Amino acid sequence: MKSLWTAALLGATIIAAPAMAQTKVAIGISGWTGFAPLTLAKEAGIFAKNGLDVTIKKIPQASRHLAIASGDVQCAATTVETWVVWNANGVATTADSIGGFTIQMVSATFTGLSGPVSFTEHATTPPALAAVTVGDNFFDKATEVVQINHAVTWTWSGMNPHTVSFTGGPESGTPAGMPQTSGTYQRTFTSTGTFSYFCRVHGSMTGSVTVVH
Ligand SMILES: [Cu+2]
Repeated sequence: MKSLWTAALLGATIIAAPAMAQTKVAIGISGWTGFAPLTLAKEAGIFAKNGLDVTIKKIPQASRHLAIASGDVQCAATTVETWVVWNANGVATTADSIGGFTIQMVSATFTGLSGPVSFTEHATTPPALAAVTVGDNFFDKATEVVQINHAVTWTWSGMNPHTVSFTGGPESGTPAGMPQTSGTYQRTFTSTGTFSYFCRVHGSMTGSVTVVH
């Protein structure tokens, strides 16, 4: 299973169960100082003390998720909004316990480790609503995040007819969406996951809504 550590967080602590032999883990980071604790932890021998042989690689944000997908790294440190984009693009991740300002424990398992890795994270409450403009010929924003059981509203603002037609997501039986040139469409999402949609008139108009706890 592939996963990544979302890191809008500063001062995240990583705790791993002691392992018999050193387990190799490669972590992809940028040069952003917010990720420095990972480098410091390595230099201080904290990973080694916990049975991890950690390699830290500097990988540009644009290709860090591809490095996970290819298995070149087992973890990637990034910001939450980047994670949302990665998630919308099909990179498997572990993301839960979003929804409060309190410190939360996150437990994740991934290839190569003998047991789950736990770390703490400051999570912020996801948006309780989202608004998308339907223009000629684009959705703005094309990627939205909303909390479960909350609504997204699409508002038509262009001259041409467009549809909001869902092609994928946890809920089946979604209406195809009729062409509109004005007005709004609202949908309340009752399952978590990424819902992708497009305009049936202009196939290249695509968007997605990621629904989180
Ligand atoms: Cu369209």
